[in-house]
Amino acid sequence: MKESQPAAIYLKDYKVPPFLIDKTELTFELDESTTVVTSKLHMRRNPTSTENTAPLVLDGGEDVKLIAVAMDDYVLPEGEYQLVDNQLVITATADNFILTCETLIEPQNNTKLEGLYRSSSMFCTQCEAEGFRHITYYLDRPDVMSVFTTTIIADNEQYPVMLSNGNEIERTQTEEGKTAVVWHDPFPKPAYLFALVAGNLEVKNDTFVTQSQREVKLQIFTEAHNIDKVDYAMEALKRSMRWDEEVYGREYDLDIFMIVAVDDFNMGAMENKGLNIFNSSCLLASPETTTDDSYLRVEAIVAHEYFHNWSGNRVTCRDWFQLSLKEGFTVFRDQTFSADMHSATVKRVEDVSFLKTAQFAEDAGPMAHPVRPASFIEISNFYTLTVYEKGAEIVRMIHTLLGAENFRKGSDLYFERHDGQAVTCDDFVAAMEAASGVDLTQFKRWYSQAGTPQVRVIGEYDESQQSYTLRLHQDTPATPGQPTKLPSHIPVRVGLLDQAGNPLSASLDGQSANEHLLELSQAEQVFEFTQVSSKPVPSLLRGFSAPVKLSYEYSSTDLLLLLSADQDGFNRWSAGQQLAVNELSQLIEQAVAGQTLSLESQLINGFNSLLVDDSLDPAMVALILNLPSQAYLSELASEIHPNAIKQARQYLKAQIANALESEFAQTYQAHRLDGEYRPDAQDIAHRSLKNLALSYWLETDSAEAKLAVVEQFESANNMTDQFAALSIAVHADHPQATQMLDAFYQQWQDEPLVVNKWLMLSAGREQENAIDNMKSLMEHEAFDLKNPNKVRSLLGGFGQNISAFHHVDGSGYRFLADQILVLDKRNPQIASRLCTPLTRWKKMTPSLSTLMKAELERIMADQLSKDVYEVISKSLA
Ligand code: 0A1
Ligand code: ZN
Repeated sequence: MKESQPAAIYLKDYKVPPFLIDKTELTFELDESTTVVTSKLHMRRNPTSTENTAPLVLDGGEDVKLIAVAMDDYVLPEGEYQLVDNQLVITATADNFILTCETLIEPQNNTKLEGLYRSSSMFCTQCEAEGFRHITYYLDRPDVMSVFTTTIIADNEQYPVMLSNGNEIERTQTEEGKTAVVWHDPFPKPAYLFALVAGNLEVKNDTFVTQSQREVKLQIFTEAHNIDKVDYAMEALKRSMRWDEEVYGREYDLDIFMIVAVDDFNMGAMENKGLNIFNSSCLLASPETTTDDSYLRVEAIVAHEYFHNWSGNRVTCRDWFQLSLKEGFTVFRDQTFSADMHSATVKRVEDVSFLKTAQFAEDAGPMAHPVRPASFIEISNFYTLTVYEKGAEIVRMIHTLLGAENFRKGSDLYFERHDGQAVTCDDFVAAMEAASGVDLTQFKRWYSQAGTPQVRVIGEYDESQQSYTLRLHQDTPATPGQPTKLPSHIPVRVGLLDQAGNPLSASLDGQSANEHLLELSQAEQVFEFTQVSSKPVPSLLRGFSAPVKLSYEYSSTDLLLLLSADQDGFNRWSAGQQLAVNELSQLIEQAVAGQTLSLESQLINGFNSLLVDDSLDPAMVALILNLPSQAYLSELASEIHPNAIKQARQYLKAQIANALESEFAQTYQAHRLDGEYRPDAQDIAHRSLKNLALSYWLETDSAEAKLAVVEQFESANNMTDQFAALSIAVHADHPQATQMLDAFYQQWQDEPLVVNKWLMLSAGREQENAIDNMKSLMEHEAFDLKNPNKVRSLLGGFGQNISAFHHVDGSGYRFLADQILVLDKRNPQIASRLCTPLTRWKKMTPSLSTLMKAELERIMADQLSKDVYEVISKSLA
């Protein structure tokens, strides 16, 4: 264990920076061995700071070597500055001065992928959240915004492409025969948005004409072998630029917008001003190598990073506690964009399903934190589902409470008030309030309270009065550091159906309508509907109008009615899920008790009518027929029995498959497409239903289905169908699964992104000796511990391998813990994310819980990074 444990920092301790940096001039002399960075910072004391005698404290890193530091032209001798805990401290400063720093760094040895590092043959950067301090000493905090001019000096043969933020303003040859390129970004920005790229790259060029008729140059750069896979991203970029103009009135502001794909990247992508850097897995797409899901992800992430230009860059965060200011809002923006590009209901179901599975689990675990955390040890650990997805739900609720028109007024006011500033979540809400007149005082608890509110609903119909009462009760469970909670302001969209499934109009507060928005703000509240002509079935929380766990005692008949007839497409899906959850819960109980599973599924009839109804969107049918995942059922469980959940799902799926065998076979045939692959909503919908039908059909043990799987695998003209066939075969233990996996690798061994899918599937394959299989995969030529995508594929896939990961002898947990310890020495961010499955130990059934805890304790005993230390220590607390 460490001698001194890393300390937490607190939101309540925030102080404005004592110094500001008006201009930042950087020079990089890039070299294979040592890179020299010279910075000239035009600094002054901050007039709004009360600390007017405070020393100048600049952030650095253990990997930054200081060569010289000067104030104006005075080179500071050693006694006139100090290096303490990676910070450079200078006590005597003027009110206005230029600080010059020369530092040495070694990007080629940077394994953490923070700051300047190498990926394949290029140099690239990642500076969010606190990466810039690994480049040079700086005021590395988002409320210090500066105008950057960057000079890159490098060998022109090796690095013909040299990029940074803003516009290229100069290109010259140095006396040593190198090329020097100067970039200038006129928009003040915090250091986390700085970027630099140098390499031998190909480019795809395009243009976009903005609403005010300015022509913007668009460029996407990749290594030569990938340049044929950027067309889809380019089109997605242009769609995003247009959408942001139309929906938010936001126009792009520089004359050039660049995106670069890199293979080694800790996250998905980064919104650096004018120079986005993408994990190649989130940018490249081609029909043969990319699945539908990945196409949609590329589009969403391109949009997300582009949207940050306003929500994040022009208006940025005051401090990292406010991360959701930019992330929650930007996720909401990209979700709405994708909904507009494709099917809104499908998109909503996918987003909510993810939220309820993964974010709800986070909110119920040891790392639970408010959307605006009050403290952290390592900010990298707070790029979470809570900050991103729950943060987006908060913005969505504001949209619901204000209405589209007022919301747009609010966003206009927010951008107008705060352009060029670093602000807080409170500032965002204040703009929304000012523009709409809606009071969001209580609503703001969503930012400060962790945990998922639970809403219990009871409905009562009074026939004689023709009235219907809904009684809503809310409470939020305790979370670490927050034992008690106050009531939240929860928008609940409600509609009523009659017993035949028709919409039932009702009057609430004198308003007669088919749908109402209830605002639940007290612990318990009663809503009284009148003029209700018959006994209703309530359709509650339509569109998932708030991120809460809602419970209502529905009968199976009610749920089947909602499934077949609700006007709200989202709630049809939700009813189907609830029915399936109810049945699966019974089966899980039987499995836990060691009984033979038995159940007459009510889903069969409901599913049957969906399968034969041609008027429905096939994508929605596929979503409804997709049984609740292992992960979602684990989230719902009070005690997790992984094998019982797996058994229950298999039993139910087989029962449905056998009962509807011919329907699945027919559906499979009916939704096959000929012709060229297109990643549009319609074709994606057909493929998703066809492949879902295939997976059920194969459960029946039909020889025809087995043939169909192989046939699809061999003849598919796109990765969606080929990979679907392969994963169906692997998960159903098809007799040819091994051959297919081998053939797939042979076919795609030169396409790293496809190989990653193969790694994931191979690691997830349930078989004897799974750990030995993992060990040989780690030795396989396809694997590389240095590449985050490969690590995520392999170890992420292993987490899905129920029998191996949750093996009763603890070997699965031990294997993961071993990898975490190895990775923590190289790349703490990646190591820290891999800890997530182990943090759920308290919810596991006791025998597994003890084994998980033992591994957490073993990790804790090692010398750890701040990242892993924070997650493990909080998990054990
Ligand atoms: N702001 C980026 C996410 C991001 C965060 C940290 C990174 O490096 C550790 C990289 C990217 C986004 O929201 O897309
Ligand atoms: Zn983002």
